[in-house]
Amino acid sequence: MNIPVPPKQSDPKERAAFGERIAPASLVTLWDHLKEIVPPQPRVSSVPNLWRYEELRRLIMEAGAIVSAEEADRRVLVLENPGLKGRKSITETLFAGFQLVLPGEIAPAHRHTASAIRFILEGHGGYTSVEGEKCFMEPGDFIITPGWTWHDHGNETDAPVIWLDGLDLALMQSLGPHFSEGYGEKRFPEGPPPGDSEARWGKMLRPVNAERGAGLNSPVMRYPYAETREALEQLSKSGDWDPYMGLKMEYTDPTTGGPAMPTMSTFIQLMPAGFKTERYRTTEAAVYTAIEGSGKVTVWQTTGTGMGTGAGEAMTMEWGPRDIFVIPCWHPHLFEVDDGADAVLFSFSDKVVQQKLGIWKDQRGNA
Ligand code: 1HN
Repeated sequence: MNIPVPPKQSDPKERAAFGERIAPASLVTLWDHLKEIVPPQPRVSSVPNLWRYEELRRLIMEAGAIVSAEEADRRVLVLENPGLKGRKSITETLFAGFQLVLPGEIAPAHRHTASAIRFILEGHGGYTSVEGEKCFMEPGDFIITPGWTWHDHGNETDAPVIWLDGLDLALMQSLGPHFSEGYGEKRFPEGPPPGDSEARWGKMLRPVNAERGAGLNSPVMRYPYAETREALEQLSKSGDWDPYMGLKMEYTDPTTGGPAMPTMSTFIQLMPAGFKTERYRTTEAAVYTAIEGSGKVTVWQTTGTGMGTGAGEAMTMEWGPRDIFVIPCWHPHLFEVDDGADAVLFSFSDKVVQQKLGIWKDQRGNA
């Protein structure tokens, strides 16, 4: 047997020639690419970015004159991260979209493997039907569409309805088994009356003798802002502000206490007027929108070991109501709320997935 003898020092030309020689066999050397695939700190392609509501609204209204919700299937502007060009993705794992349903329109029933969330930005009384249960929408309401559930949207009011869509789409695409199916008719047949899932499981009550199986998703489809806001208001009286996030609450599955959905964590966060957080970073990538108040977020464009104190590497995004912005994985950031009004931020992230895999972490301050 011919046993090779490795050189003390490799010849770069020979290494390059070897790389070319093995390419036709669908092989690549690991040793030339190891640092790139296994970097000491996360390599994140997505970048911080903000989309102004005013511009999004103007453009989606233009789209309203170009394509119907029915023809489009979903009339959605994809918030594509400038660092992920062509990938229809706002972070490495998440999709965010800006959806318009005009008076009288129906976005036809379909289902897909990906889980979806909606956070309502404008309009009163549009609805999404999840497995036939109509969830009527008010600004600030949070609605879930578990993976593989039939859903169609409608608007029987006389004003446009607009919301932020969040899906675990890029995660599903990278895992592979992402399926979808049209229902064949515009609307899924009417199921339980509106409010049924909330009354059944979301009011600190439960149907006697009913066993709620080990579902992956919350059985509650809609989390009304009126109730969420009331909880935040009550908790604000304790003055228990986390220096890194103010008062941040997670939407839960009331039957388990865990996250409302298996692949996306969802949050509502109150920070008082004039509040400034300490610098913080976390491995989850998050998409935010403001429902009340305004302020700014400074994001350090680094995923290095430091928390980013070097000059010129920070960018500041000023946000107001309904603006949408993204903070990628492991980017240090801090919030500053304007004087005058408390701020309420909604956000969704891939935290729950990372936690299940044991890879989530965060870093507080400059530690
Ligand atoms: C989808 O089904 C909706 O149901 C919105 O409203 C956005 C983006 C990609 C794939 C499916 C919806 C979507 C989507």
